[in-house]
Amino acid sequence: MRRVTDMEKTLVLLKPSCVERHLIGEVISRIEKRGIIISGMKMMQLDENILREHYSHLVDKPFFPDLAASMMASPVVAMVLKGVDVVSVFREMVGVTNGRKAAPGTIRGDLSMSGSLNIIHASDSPENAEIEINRFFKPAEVFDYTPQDLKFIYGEGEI
Ligand code: IDP
Ligand code: MG
Repeated sequence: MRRVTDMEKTLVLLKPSCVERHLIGEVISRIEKRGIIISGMKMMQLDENILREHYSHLVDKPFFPDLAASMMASPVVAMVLKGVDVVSVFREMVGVTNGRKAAPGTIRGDLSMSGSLNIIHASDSPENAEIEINRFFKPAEVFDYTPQDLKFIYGEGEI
């Protein structure tokens, strides 16, 4: 059996559109109910430097200044999530980028009407997750505990 320590991780940001609309608990509740492990969590005020890195694929887009401003409008909640195939499982839970097009049942599809103020960021690949976790978390801020209910979340041989 692989160890919980080896489980895939993903980096999540609850954006100011989530924090300001008092949806932090709603999103965390969905994460917990799915059986995804929260390995790290903290509130942070982002700045232009970290956003230029984090959204390096978008810095040249005309909407980048508005995007950066929207990400600095309040603190965000940063999380490291852990689970089997958690990157793809969680991206499915998040839904497509534009909240108006996201499927009902997804976080964006249930909680957002915007293509920019869309509640949440989640890493899009295990490789990017590792880079993003190192960008937002120190090693000591990520915890490798094993939740006691794990044997009721995964069947034999799944971990
Ligand atoms: P993702 O968050 O679904 O992975 P990305 O393409 O990586 O989508 O874009 C990052 C973020 O940039 C989006 O979540 C959204 O907040 C913002 N964004 C993306 N495309 C647009 C756009 O066309 N107009 C305004 N904001 C956008
Ligand atoms: Mg993205």
